[in-house]
Amino acid sequence: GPAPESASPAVAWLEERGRTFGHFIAGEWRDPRGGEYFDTSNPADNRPLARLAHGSTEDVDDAVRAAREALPAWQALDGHARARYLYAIARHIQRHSRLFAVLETVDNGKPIRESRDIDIPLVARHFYHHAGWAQLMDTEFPGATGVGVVGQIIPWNFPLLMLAWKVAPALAMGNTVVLKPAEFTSLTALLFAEVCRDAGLPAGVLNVITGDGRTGAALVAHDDVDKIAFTGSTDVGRIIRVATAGTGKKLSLELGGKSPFLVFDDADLDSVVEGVVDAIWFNQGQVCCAGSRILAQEGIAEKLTARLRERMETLRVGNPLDKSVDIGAIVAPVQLDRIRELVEQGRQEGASLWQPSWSCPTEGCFFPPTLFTDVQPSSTVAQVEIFGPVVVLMTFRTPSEAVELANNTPYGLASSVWTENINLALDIAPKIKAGTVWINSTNLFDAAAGFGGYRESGFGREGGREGLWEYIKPRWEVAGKGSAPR
Ligand code: TXE
Repeated sequence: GPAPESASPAVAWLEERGRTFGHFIAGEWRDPRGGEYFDTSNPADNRPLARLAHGSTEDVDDAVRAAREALPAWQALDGHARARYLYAIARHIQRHSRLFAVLETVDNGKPIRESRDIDIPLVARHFYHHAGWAQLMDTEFPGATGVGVVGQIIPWNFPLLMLAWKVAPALAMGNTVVLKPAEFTSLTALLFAEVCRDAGLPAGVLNVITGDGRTGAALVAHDDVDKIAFTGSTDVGRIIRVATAGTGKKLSLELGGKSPFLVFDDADLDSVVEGVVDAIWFNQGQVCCAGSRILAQEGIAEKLTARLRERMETLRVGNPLDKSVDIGAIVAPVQLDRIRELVEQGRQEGASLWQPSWSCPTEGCFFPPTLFTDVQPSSTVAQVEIFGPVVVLMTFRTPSEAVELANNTPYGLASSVWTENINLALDIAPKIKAGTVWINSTNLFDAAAGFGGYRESGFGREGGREGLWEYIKPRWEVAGKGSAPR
């Protein structure tokens, strides 16, 4: 196959900065006040990449103060002026797209093909799209302002893309930001901070604080933060909801999922097989809306299982910088252990496990594509978000049984329906409790489409017009600008 992508742009960037990073506060790099650092590693070889500042309560306080000071001037700019910054950021991301892609891949473990062709282009698209909304704010939301100082906490599965989903609408609508990236994957957020500085973004409009859950908790607890936006586990989402209760802070939560992938007897089998590959093996299955539960109608289940096994044999797991690799590394050893434990539990609960005959690389955090059949709907592997390349297959007889199974988890993030019968698809779609229903497709995202969940998958939407409501105070909430429409 082709030679692997070179890590050298990322290595050079890290070396130039002495492989040590502070926080990005008020437009400059600051050492952590407590003097504490932690390592971030490449999950493909478990070697450290850099030393990152651990954010203390004092660091968070500094960042929030910087964001508060920058707010009046940023909010007072008209939409066109803010749009110019967002366009500039988008262009800078495109100019440095190779560096961003390689850095994301060495830090996160995702295949370079995905970071290069999916993550980074979508990030640029998100900033271009929201630059447009910045210009439209005055006419589309007359009298509205930003919410204020926004604390944003993001996960490690799509580090830069999750940053874009949060930062772009916040800046467009006139908010200032304190961002806390995930401890495993902070590097592209730090590169992004440099990009903002190069794009001339005024100091304090975007601040980046690195650290773990303690740093996130300090941001959530800060008195002077007007809104928290969080993407991550349902457990932490619950903690944050409790912590913000009664504070008046605005909140949006994008949490876990166990999204159903419904296959009816008449579905096109070739498309279904490729759909499954995309649903559960894209990004090693570390996708909040991963189609992790295949629900197959009895007439197609056996054929589908056989075809999936065949296809799984051809998938490649290994060096994420290798352009022919389909499945890269799991983000960190702790996540790999979690996947292993859940798979072991599935086996003990009596489900049949199937993995390809080839063996995975043993150095680094790798896990093979895994299929469970003979799965009980109430078992752990059918209910718990595994967040790895592991899919369960269950069967159903009738459309109403399919709907019942589909809704049989506490989650409600996404779903997909596979059938050649459009009437059936349109009948099923509204019955599924999920923020997104894809028909004969999966994992399609666009900056113009609102994304988010129901039930334990959280609330609030990101992207599109719906997503903007998370970052504006409408006219009737802005003092002196009139009352609510009746
Ligand atoms: O997530 P956490 P973890 C799910 C997935 C995964 C599991 C565990 O099932 O296996 O969660 O992953 C910050 N206050 N998802 O433990 O802890 C943390 O530093 C404030 C689904 O890594 O939720 C990081 O920045 N912040 C998911 C972010 O929260 C806190 C994506 C997410 O980490 C905090 C990730 C606290 N008390 C995991 N504790 C999705 N839906 O996309 C941690 N954080």
